[in-house]
Amino acid sequence: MEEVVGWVNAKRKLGGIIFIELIPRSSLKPLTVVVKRDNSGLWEVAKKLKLGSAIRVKGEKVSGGISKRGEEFKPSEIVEVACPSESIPVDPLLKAGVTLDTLIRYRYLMLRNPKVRAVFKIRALLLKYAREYLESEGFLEVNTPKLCGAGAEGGAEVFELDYFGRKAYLAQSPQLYKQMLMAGLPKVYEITPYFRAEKHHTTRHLNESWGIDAEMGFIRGVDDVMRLLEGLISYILGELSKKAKEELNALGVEVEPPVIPFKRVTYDEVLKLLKEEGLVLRWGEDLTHEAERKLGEIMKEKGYELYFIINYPWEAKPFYIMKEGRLSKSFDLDYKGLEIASGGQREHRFNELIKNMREKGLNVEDFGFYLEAFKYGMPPHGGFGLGVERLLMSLLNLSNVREAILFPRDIQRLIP
Ligand code: AMO
Repeated sequence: MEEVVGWVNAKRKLGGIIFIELIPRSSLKPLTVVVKRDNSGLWEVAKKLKLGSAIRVKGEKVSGGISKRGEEFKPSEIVEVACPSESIPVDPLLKAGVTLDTLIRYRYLMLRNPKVRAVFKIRALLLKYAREYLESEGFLEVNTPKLCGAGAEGGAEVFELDYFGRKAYLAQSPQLYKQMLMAGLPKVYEITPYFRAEKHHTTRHLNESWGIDAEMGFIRGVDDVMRLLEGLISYILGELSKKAKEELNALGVEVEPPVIPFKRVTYDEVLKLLKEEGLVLRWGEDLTHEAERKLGEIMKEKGYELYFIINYPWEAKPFYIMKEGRLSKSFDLDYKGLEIASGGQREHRFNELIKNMREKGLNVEDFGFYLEAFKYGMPPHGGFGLGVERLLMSLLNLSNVREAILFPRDIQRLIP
């Protein structure tokens, strides 16, 4: 005897049989509970069940039964544990199709859909494998403040709020704190929300997104950081390809563990490749979305889905990145034409760091708490921020980043 719990997603009566399509609590496959008219009392219970009812069914699985859809379950007891007070507003199995708005508005119901469920199972596994890899490399998980007293690190707008009469900001990334930690704990990672106040209307931006941030000290160069990042991505994809087969199948996605090392292409080469395709960028500007996408197509033709863009002009990068003449010791990691991570070697020398800040027009006084950590033997260090939703979006070929987070925060959405 087995027990399954879940929700009634569809019900059909055919002569003396009621077919109940049950979405089980956590599996990706609906079950068909087949109730025959007899004297057991099950018929009366089954007749009253509504779409959306939460039920507990005892019985056993039947192989080669009469149902044409899904695995069949022969019940000996059915208990309705929650009866919907209103009719269900969406069809979780998408027979009628659903817009992105509806998908998000009724996320909690849409999680009964195997594809939606698969995305969030893969998201959870992705974080688990990221932890596994970073821990095995000797990184310690840390948690830094999200309520901050100093402003932006540059490059993104911050949310401002009132903190007992003082101005505070929501952290746009753990950048400053993870760097400060290098003075005492030189291998850390954090899985953390980023809050960014930009008024984006794109398929790739959220106002609350999640990052896997890592920072390591005593590096010999930026290559050490890239090796860590490609090792991490390759481990995550490798584990998912082995252990999330059912979820990937549900989404129609094939994942191959990528070959290490990833392709490296310089910023100058990127500009040249794009120019050959008729897309001209000013040297020094960050890649536009169109440029990223086009580059994705060019690289795909060459056989690369994942590639680093290295040697960015310093003017396109934030103050904490180490300069190298007009260039910088930084990189972006793109996956199928989308930036999923960025990072680099940091400026660890106090005086140089101050120069960088002044050059970027920042007020050095605002960063006193951060700069202080650079006075007492700050080792050469570097790290990266990897966007969780962006990685999922590219990996699973999702058309919108909002599909990769349970309750997206964007310019229109603060609820649910
Ligand atoms: P960056 O600003 O490039 O770098 O962010 C790192 C990665 O986070 C993801 N990301 C976002 N995803 C969705 N919506 C957004 N609004 C959004 N903003 C960022 C992207 C991006 O590549 N401190 C540096 C990292 C470092 O150098 O360690 C930083 O924040 O995938």
